Amino acid sequence: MSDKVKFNRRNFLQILGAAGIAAGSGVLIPKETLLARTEKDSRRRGHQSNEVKPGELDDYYGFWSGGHSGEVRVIGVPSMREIKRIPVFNMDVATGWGITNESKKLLRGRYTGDTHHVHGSYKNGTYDGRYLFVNDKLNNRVARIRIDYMEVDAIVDIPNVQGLHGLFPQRYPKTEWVVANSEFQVPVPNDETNASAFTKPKQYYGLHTIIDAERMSIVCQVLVDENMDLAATDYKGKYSMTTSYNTEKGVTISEMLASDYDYMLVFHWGRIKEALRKGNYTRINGVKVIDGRKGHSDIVLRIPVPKNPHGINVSPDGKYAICSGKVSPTCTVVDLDLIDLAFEGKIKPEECIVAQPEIGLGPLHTTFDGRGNAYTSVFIDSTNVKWNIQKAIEAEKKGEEEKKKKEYIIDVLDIHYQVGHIMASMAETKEADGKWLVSLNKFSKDRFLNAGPVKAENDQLIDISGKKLRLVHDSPAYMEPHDCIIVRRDIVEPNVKDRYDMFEHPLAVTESGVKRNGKNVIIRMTSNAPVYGLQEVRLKKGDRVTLIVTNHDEISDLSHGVAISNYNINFVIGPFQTKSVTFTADKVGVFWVYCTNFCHALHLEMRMRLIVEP
Ligand code: CUK
Ligand code: CUA
Ligand code: CA
Repeated sequence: MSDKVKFNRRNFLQILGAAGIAAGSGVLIPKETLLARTEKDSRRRGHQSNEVKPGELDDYYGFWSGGHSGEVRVIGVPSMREIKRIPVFNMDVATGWGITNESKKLLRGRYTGDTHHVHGSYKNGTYDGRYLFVNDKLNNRVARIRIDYMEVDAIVDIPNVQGLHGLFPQRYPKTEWVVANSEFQVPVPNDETNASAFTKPKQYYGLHTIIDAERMSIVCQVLVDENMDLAATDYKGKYSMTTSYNTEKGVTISEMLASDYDYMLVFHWGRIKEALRKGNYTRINGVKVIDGRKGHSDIVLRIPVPKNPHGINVSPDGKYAICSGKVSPTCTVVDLDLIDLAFEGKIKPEECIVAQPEIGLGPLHTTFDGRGNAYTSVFIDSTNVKWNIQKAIEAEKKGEEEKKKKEYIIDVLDIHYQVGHIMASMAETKEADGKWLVSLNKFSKDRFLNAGPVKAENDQLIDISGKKLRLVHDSPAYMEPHDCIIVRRDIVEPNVKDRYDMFEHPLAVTESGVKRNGKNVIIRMTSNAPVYGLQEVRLKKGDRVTLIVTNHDEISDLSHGVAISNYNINFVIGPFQTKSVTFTADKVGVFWVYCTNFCHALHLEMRMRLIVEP
C-alpha cells in the first residue's frame, strides 16, 4: 500500500470513528471515495491541499539538481509533477544539447557532469527570476541558466580546483557574485610545474572561487588550507561562508576524521575587494589568487565546529548561519551580527556560536519556515526534525540541564529513507513562507514498484503549514537529485517566454538555400509545419557541411525536430529558434532528413532528401 493511501486511510478511520462505525467492519469503500473524503476532511481541519487538479497549475516552480545525470529539472510544487529537464552538462537528444554547434561551444567536448546545487539570482534578498546557477562537481564548471528560455547560456570553467561543490549567489543588494567551493584539496597549481607537491598532502589546498554573475568570468580565488563543502552567503552582501570537514588535510577517511573540530569559514568580501584593489594576489592559470591561509591574511575567519560538518544555511531573517553536524548529532548556530567583532579581533571566533542544539544522528542540511523554526534533515535517523532557533539559543544560555530537556524540538517526522537535502518553499530567501517542505531522500526501498536493484530516490512532500509535519506525497526521482529550491510561481512565470527572439541568433535563417564554397557547404533552411524550406540537397562525399535551421512557427509549443538518418544528428528547434550543426558528408547514398517532434497531422511527411554522391 502506498504511503498516500496509508496516510489517507488513517484519516478515513478517524472519519469512520466520528460516524460511529467500527473500523475493520469489512465494508469496502472505493479508494476514490476515500480520497475525496480525506481531501474534504483535511480542508475542514485547516490543512492546505497538495492536490493540483487537471488543468490547474502549481503554486511553485521547483528547480532540482540532477546529480550525476548532469542536468537540472523543473518540478511543479505541490503536485511534484516533473515538467521539464534542462540539459546542462549532459548530452540530451530531446533538445539536441551536445549535438548542435551552439551547445558544443558551451560544453567543449565534455558531456557528463555532476550537478548538486542549483540556486537562483537574487535582488534584495529574494529571487529576481532571471537566472539559475548550478555547479559541476565532476569537471569543475559553473553553468548559468536563463529563466526566460529555461536554457543554459553560459558555462565557466574553474581552474585550480577539484570537487567544485557548494555554490551560492550573492543575496544582497543583488547577485553580482556567485561563490563556489572546492571540496577536494589539490596541489596549486596541479601540473608539472608543481610535481614535487604531488606526494605531499600538506601542500594541497582548497580555493573559494568568486564568479562574476553577469559576465560569467572569474573575479578571483581565495586560497585556504582547508577543504570546503557547502556554501552560503549572508543577507547583507558582506560575507560568504562554507563548512570544512577536512581541516586535517587528510587523504584517507581516518585522517579526515582525526580531529574533534573542523571549521566554518567566513570570507570577508570587503577585505577581498581591498586585496584586489591593492594587487595582493598572484596569478595562477590566469586567475587572481588571494592568499587566505591562516597567518597569511585576515580575509578568512575560522569558527571551530564539531567534527566534519556538512550543510550551512542562513535563516531568512539573515541573523543566523546554521552548520549541520553530520558526524556530530548537533547543529551549530552562529550569530552573524557577531562576525564583524570576531574579524576585528574583539571576540574569539568561537564566541559567535550562540547555540549547539542536539538534533539527531547525522544532521546534514537545514531549512526554514520564516516563523523562526528550522528543519534539519537527519540522515542516519531518517527523520526531518523541526526545531525552534530562539528556544535553542535560550536553552544554551540556561545551561546543560535545560538543554537536556530538548524543548526546542517541536516535531520529528520519519521519512523514507535516508534524507540528504531538505528544502522549504522560498526558504533560501527573506520571503520564506513555511508552506511546503521537500525531503530529498536517497533511498526509496519499498516505496515504489520494484524496478530492479538500482532504485529511484524518494522526494517526499511535507506540509509544514501547521505545528506538526504532515507527509502528503511520495515522488520517485530518477537518480539523483541532491538539492532543490522552491520558488513562488509569480516570480518565475512572468519572465518565461513562449518563443525565442529570432534575431538573437546571429545565423537566423529567413530564406532557405544552399551555398557552396569548394568543399564547404552551408545549408540554410526554414521549417514551417509541415514542411522544411528545402526538399532536396545534393552533396559530394567529403563535403564539410553546416546545416542551419530556423523554426518559423510562432505558435506556442510548436517545435520541430531535425534528424539526419544514419548521420547521428538529432535536435529540436522551438518556435523562432535557430540551431546549427556541422558535419562531414562521409557516407554516400540517399539520406532522409526528417522531423522527430510530432508537430502536425502531416508530421510524418515533414522530411527532405540529402543526396550524397560519390
Ligand atoms: S551535498 Cu548531496 S546531500 Cu552535494 Cu549538497 Cu548534502
Ligand atoms: Cu515538424 Cu514534426
Ligand atoms: Ca575532519
